[in-house]
Amino acid sequence: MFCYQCQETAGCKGCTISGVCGKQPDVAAMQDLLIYVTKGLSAAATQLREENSSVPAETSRMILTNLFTTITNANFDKEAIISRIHETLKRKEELLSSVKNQDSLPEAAFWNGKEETFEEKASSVGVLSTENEDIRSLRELITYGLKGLAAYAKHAAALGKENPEINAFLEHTLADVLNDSLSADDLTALALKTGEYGVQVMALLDEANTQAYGNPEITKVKISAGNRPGILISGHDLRDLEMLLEQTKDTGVDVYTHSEMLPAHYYPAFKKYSHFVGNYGNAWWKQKEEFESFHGPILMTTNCIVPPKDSYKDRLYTTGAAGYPGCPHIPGGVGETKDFSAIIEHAKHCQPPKSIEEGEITGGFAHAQVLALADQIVEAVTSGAIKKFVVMAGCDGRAASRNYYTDFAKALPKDAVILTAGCAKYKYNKLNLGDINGIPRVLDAGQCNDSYSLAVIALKLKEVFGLDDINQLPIIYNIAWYEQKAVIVLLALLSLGVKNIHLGPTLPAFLSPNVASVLTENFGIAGIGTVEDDMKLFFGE
Ligand code: FSO
Ligand code: SF4
Repeated sequence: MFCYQCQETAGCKGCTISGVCGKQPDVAAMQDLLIYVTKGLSAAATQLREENSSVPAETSRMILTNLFTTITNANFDKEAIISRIHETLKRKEELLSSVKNQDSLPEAAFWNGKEETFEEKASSVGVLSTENEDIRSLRELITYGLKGLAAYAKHAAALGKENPEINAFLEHTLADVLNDSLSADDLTALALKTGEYGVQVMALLDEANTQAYGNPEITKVKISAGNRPGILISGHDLRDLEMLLEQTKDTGVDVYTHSEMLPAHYYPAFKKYSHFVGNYGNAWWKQKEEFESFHGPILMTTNCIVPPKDSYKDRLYTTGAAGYPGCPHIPGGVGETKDFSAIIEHAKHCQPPKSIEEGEITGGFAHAQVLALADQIVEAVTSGAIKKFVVMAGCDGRAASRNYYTDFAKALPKDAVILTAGCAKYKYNKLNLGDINGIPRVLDAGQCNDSYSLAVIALKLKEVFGLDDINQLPIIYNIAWYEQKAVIVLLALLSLGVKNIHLGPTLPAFLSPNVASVLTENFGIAGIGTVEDDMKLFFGE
């Protein structure tokens, strides 16, 4: 196997024996093949569009889910991945039969094979099948960006928001990744274009979420546990949460969020559920201890799954693109109501969660809430009470080097405010960093896709202060990344013209030295140093 798509890749180079995430070589091979056949399907779909034929919405949804399935630690279930390959090949044959001009299609659009050939085929279509390291780097940068884009598009689709233009771009670009005639310059341009669509997809998801559930508002979320049995819901899918809350009403079972589901508490629509009690635990990588002490069933709606311990494996359920062998998967596509009764029955026979923390955390600072506070914020900036904003969005992870972010947050001058989104927040959201004239020093916009809110806020501040360039704002970008949703967030920020983003705890292994230097020269992308050095760099102190 060879996989280097996430920040935790072995030795900062690539996982070759098995994944640091727990992905085994046989699963990695089937994921490689799933990506390959999905590129083939995308090429057929793109050609059909060029011939002015329509592509069924179901095909685009299949492509989104396939990409999502291969995101880091989303799906470890080989059988589920194999069945997606079969379905994709079947759909591709159907599409292909309608394509008139097949001459320009890549080999992936024609390949088909029986299951016994899957392994052999997979070994020739993985990341290393592109020999030139710069072309490989750019192709993977685009593919990973598209995986993140697909995840967000799928969440929006679950709420009835689909944009055929975004899907057509995604499919066209995925097919282009196989196009040998594209040069490094072409691929660099395509990566930036992917970022533009990243902005669009995050805007679409923002619209889907806020139209369905209202605008996030300042909210205090309890972090202690109650004394009734509970279900813990993790991942990013708010529609799944809504269905679970509806079905657990009056059952005597409480619902808690974990990791990236925490921001659900900020939405007005979920406040009406009195059994939606709070957030349990921290970021995804702490789940081994936290799922054990939770005592009740856990529903993983997306990544990030850590291979479960036997002590709670029988309590782990997956849905959507997520999967783990031996753990029940709750089915249900776009527009369908999922049946969570098995999880609810399971919960009724479990002990209540063990409380592991006391107190509350505050969040809900997505764009509408921050813009409602605009006068207060502008006044604080004008008076000098707030000197800098520091965007510390992104992901948390296992690496000890990520303690940098806790230390960095603690070391910040008291007149600096952190803008955050994504699970990176767990490195500092319980530090009680205080406030500036009533404005909390950690403003949590929500999930990683709510980085869009941070961009909206920055653009608004640029307008209010009458600046020509977003980079003239007193904003520092010190972003932590882990998996491919962070890649689309990064490409989106670059497409908005944001410069000098610091990315850590390490730069992506999939950036070849040449591609990394292009990003450094054109966008000022840099890594991180020590907290001390970075304080001097950013604040001169
Ligand atoms: Fe975190 Fe995982 Fe949201 Fe990621 S839970 S790491 S960037 O899935 O998607 O922030
Ligand atoms: Fe390794 Fe990350 Fe790939 Fe898992 S997703 S195999 S940890 S590079």
